[in-house]
Amino acid sequence: MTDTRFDPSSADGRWQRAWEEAGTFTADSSSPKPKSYILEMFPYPSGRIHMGHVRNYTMGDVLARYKKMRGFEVLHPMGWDAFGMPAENAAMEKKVHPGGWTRSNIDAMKAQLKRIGFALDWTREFATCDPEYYGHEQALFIDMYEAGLVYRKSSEVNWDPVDMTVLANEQVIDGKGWRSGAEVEKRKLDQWFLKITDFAEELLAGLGELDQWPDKVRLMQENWIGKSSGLEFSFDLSSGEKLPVYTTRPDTIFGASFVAVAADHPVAQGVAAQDPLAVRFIEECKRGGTTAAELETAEKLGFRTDITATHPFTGEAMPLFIANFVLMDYGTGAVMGVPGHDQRDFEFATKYELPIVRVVASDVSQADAPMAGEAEPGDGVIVNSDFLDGMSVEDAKAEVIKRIEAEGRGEGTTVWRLRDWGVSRQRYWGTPIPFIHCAQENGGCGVVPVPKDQLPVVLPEDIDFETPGNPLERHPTWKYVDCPECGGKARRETDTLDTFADSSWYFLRFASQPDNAPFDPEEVAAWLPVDQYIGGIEHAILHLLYARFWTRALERIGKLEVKEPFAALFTQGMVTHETYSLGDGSWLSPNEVRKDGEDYVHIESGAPVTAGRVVKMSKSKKNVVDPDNIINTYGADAARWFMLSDSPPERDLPWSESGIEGCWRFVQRLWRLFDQVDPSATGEDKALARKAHQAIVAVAEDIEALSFNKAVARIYELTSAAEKAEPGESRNFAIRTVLHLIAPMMPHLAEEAHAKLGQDTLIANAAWPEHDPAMLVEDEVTIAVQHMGKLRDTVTAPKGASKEDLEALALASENVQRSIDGADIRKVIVVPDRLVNIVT
Ligand code: ANZ
Ligand code: ZN
Repeated sequence: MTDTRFDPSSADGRWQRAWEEAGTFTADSSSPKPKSYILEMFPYPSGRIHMGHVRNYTMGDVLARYKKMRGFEVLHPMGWDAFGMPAENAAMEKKVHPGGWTRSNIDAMKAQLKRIGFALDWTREFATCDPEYYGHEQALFIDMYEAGLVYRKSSEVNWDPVDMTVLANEQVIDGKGWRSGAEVEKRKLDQWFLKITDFAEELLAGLGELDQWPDKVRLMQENWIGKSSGLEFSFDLSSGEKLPVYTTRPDTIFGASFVAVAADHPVAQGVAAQDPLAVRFIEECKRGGTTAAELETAEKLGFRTDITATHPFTGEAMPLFIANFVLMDYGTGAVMGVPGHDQRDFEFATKYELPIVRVVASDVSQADAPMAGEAEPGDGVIVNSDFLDGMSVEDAKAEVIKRIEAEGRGEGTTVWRLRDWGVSRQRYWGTPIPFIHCAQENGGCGVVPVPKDQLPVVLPEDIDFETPGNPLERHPTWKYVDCPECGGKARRETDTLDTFADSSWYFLRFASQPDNAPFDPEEVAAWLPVDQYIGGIEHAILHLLYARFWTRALERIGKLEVKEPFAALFTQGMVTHETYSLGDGSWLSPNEVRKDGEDYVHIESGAPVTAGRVVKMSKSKKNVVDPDNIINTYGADAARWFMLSDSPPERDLPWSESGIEGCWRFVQRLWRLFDQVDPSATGEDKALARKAHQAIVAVAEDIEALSFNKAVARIYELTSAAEKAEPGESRNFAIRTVLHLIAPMMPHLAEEAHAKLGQDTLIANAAWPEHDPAMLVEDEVTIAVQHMGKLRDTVTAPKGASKEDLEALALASENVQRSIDGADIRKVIVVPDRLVNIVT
């Protein structure tokens, strides 16, 4: 009568259809139940689902299904972060339309996700490239513009002079265009910015309340926002100008031995006007990278000018340099160089043979201790500093600020690392920025938002990628419109929005999607904040910061009632795999190699294969395993179980063939176990029943803590105990318990077994099993029995048994009697519930 094997190839699809037909995972915003919003970062439709997706979404799925079993109305949506450069690259390489390419990728990936049986509310699915979605985004952008949170400013871009196009930072490789190989130039263009700096203080303060976020992510955001307090003050230059500098270490002012300005600094420009060598140096600086990270690692270079700066306290003249490590858009674009205590300054001073003076030491006796080959940025006591000598760093900072302020030379200030967010992209495949330029020469209206009733501004379909650059810019008609204000001839903005804008509010649209508005604030408030957000650590900074910013910005302008979008954040580890390569260094995929004893060989050629490091699965190293193949062979549940087993979810998970085979065997073991429920069997097994009750509680706790590997271990334990037990009521209970505990993890197997046990409801709708609190406490204890302090035996006794009972039990032990060997018992020491020691 029994099917001896669970057959996912028929069961998986059957249950997926059953859930879909019943609308099991459709979230009801008006449900009176408590709500739970579980969200995994939505994918970029690159073409195929990879194992990283499977791991990420399986974690969210288990939590979503579990929450449903706990009586929550769960929102667990899915969609597509569909704009971006890969679609344009595909368009150029394969001559396909970015839209068509993206749509067919979405279809393929959606079909793959469905095969894994995720409990997703597909009724809320959208792609950010849907005109409906980006039209609402355009409306929100205009709202922010009207509230003064959007502005235009001239800003530098990477310009590829051969391809005649603007490049994203990641398209600049070693200073050259990724396609043309041409030396990239910096160009100034008018671009759109979002005023995220207006929110710096609250984005920083808000981190303090995100106590369900990983500390490391909060720290990364804190550093990115980069609040620093210091002093801004001016040096008098020999040229007669005043040069303001910014320092976070005014306490080190007596250690200053030079002053430096950025290449774009007006003082540098002034020098360049007189000196062709300075011009050359400045050009050289511009060719190098300009990001803080690039500058950090680049060699420190300077150009010594004839100008000197006067030290405000000693009156000494110090040389002024133009230096490549000074950023124009941080602080004042100029620094005082303190080589003893700043590493960049140390490297610079070493190269240009400038004095390196110690002004901070571990104690006063170390004032003349030599520097150990690098700067000492740490704390200590001030030395070699006139009136500051002997002070702590903190006191000296305050003292210098006080004196500089008293002289009217400067003041204490706060400086932020965070810059406003430049959202202009000179590309096609993105949300068109909904503005119109009304020609200014003939007294036009300037920059005018597209009237909301004309949204969305839809991307034109008839474009070509034959010539590089932005197809919107070259489009013969799309660009030309009448000004909405004066009716005169005008042109559309051809920049599109940074795709990070699209992912900055998608979680709001998942929660609420009316036709005529981006979302309904009340419906959003019913779901948000997201109770659990799960995604990769690579999004720890930008995506999460931008999403927090949009939420706060929309709240500030009255569109929303929520400030923080994600109450809890989890960043999962990666799925890794061994790498394989041939003698010539070329990579092989796992299915091109065969294990031969301890070695690997190339199946096709028989050549020996070198097995290399276990690293993140990636196409470039070919160490990928395709989820489709795994599901074809083992079914969805074995793959899901593998994703949850072994490794803690924040750690990397090494994929292995033997691992997935083990999961497959476990699926079958469970299938056989579920067949063992015997309603006619009687008899109790208290220990087994207790184990089952304990597992109900422990697995719930583990799932809530996202400690899936621990939950898995618990389930293995209970399964083994149930397998070994005698038939009876307790065993039936234990088996049914296992069935419910695995339901969020292996939902197809669970449904199939549930049905086979005669249930005509879906286990997806079942309640999490109840536990009996009385059954959680152990009611028997193990007592150590000692003779003269040596362990002779252990006995079990009811918890709380009396001293007399324990003494009698101990003396009844054969081992103990043998040890006493007829000697006189002088004393019996009893520690209740723990031990009995017999003294002779
Ligand atoms: C003197 C000094 C002595 C500094 C010392 C540091 C250590 P954070 O903390 O990241 O805000 N600085 C200021 N403006 C700069 C610019 N535009 N480009 C490059 N560097 C700049 O960094 C502030 C410190 O970075 C400032 O304090 C300044 O160097 C440098 F022992 O001044 B300091
Ligand atoms: Zn006009």
